[in-house]
Amino acid sequence: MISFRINLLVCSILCILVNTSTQQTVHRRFEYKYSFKPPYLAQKDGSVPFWEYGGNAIASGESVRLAPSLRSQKGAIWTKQPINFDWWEVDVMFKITGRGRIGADGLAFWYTTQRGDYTGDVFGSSDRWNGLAVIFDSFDNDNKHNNPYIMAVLNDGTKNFDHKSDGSTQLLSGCLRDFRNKPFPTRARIEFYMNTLTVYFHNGLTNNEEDYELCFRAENVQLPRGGFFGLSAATGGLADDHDVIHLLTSSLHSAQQGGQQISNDEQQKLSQEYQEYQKKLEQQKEDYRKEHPDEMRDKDEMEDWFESDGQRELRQIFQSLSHIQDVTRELHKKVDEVIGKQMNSLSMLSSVYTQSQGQPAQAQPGQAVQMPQFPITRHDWEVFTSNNQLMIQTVSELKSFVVEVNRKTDTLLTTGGGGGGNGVNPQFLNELRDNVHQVKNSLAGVAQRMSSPMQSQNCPSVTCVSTAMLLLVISGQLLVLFLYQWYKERKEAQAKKFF
Ligand code: MAN
Ligand code: CA
Ligand code: CA
Repeated sequence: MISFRINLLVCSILCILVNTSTQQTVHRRFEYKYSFKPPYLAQKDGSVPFWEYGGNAIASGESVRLAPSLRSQKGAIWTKQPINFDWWEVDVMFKITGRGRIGADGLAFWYTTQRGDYTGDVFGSSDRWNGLAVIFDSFDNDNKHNNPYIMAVLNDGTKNFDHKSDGSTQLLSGCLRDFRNKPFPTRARIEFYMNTLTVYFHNGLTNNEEDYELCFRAENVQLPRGGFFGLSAATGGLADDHDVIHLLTSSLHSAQQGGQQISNDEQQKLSQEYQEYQKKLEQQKEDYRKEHPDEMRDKDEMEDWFESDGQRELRQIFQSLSHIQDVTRELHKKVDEVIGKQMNSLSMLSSVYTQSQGQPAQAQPGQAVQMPQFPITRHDWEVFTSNNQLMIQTVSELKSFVVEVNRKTDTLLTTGGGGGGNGVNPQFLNELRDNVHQVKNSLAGVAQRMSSPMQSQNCPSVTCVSTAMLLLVISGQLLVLFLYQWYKERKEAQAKKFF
C-alpha cells in the first residue's frame, strides 16, 4: 500500500514536471543585428556590420583581435544599437593564446546601458559600468592561485572594479576554468532568461558542439532594459592574443510572448531586411572578386584546400584524441552503472546476513539449538568481495587513464606549439603518435578487463557462485523469512483472540 502511494506521488511529481517544462517552451530568434561571424566578418573597408570597434582592436574576415600579444594593449567592440528584447542568449567563440605559461590579462563580455570605452581600465572597457560583465580573467593579480577564472560582476554605475584582487569580493558568481591555448576555440554561452543568468563554458578540448558545461547559474538577477552588447580585452606586463571568432545573439521568448510579439507584418519586414543585407554582402563579395581575381583564386583554391602533412597529421591526432575522450566518457558511465549494481547487491547481502545472525534460535523439544545457516560459504563471500575490490581498482585505473589523456594532450599541445607556424617537428609528431597509441592500448586493456566476466579472474571454477545464483539464493532466503514472519503474526493474532 505504501509503495503504491509512493508510486502515485512519483507519478504526480513527474506529471507536474513534464507540464511545467512544456508550458515553459522557449522560442529563439537569431538576431543578426547583434551578431558577427566569419566568413566576411569584417568588410573590405574593415568595418563590421552593426558593430563599432576601437582601441587596439583589429577586425579581419575571420575574427576580431580585441588585444594583440603586446604589452599594455586594449580594445573593444560594441553593438551600434541597444537591444530591443528582454531575454537573450549570446554564444561567444574565442581563442586566447600566448607563448607564455602564464598570460594576461583577459577578455570581458558586456551588457551595459551605455557603450564602454575602447581603452578603459577594466579589461579594455570602462569602469563604473551599469549592467553586467562576464569576465575571463587570465592573470592571477592577487596571487591566490585561482586563475584563469570566469566570473560575472554586476554594477549599478557606482562601483570601481578591484583589478588588484581580481574582483574576488565583487563577483556575483563564477567558476575556475582554463581557457588559454586550447586546440579548438573555447566558447561561452551566456543566457539571461526570466531574470536567471546562466553561463555555460566549452573548454575547447574538442570541436564537439555539445560539450558545454555549466559554469554557474544565478537567480533574481536584475539588469537594466535596452542595453548594448560589447566585448573587450586587455594586456598588461604580460600579454596574450585575444581573438573572438563569433558572437551569436538569439532573443528568447516564452510561448505566449512569442505569439504576441512578432506580428506577420513585422516578420515580413525583418526577413526582407535580412535578404537585402544578404544581397548587399553577395554584391560586395562579387565586386571584390572582380577587383582581385588572382588573390581570390589563390585564396580560395590554395588556402581553403591546401593542408600540409604536418597540419593533416595534427588534425588526425586531435580527432583521435577527441574520439578517445568520447569512448572514456562512455566507459565511465558504464562503470558507474556496474558499481551501482554491485553496491545494491552488497547492501542486500549485508542486510540478509545481519538478519540471519540476529534471528533467535528456535529450540524444538529434544533438539539441540541450531544457529541459522547463511547459504553462502565464507569462500563465496571472499570471492564476491575480491571481485568488488577488482572493480574499484579498474575504475581508479580508468580514471587515471582519463587524467593521463588530458595531461598528454595538454603537454603535447604546449610542446607542439613550440614548433612555430605551420612547420611541425617530425620528432614531436612521432612522439605524439606513440603517445596516442599508448593511451589507446591502455584503454583497450581496461575495456577488455571490464567486459570479461569478473568471476573468471581469480576464482576457482568449482566453488564459484554466479550473480544470478547468488540473487536466487537471496530471494529464497527472503521468501522464507517473509513466510515465517507471516506465520508468526497469524499465530500471535490467533493467540490474542483465544485469550
Ligand atoms: C602588470 C600590470 C597589471 C597586469 C599584469 C599582467 O603587473 O600591468 O595590471 O595585470 O602586469 O599583465
Ligand atoms: Ca586578473
Ligand atoms: Ca586571483
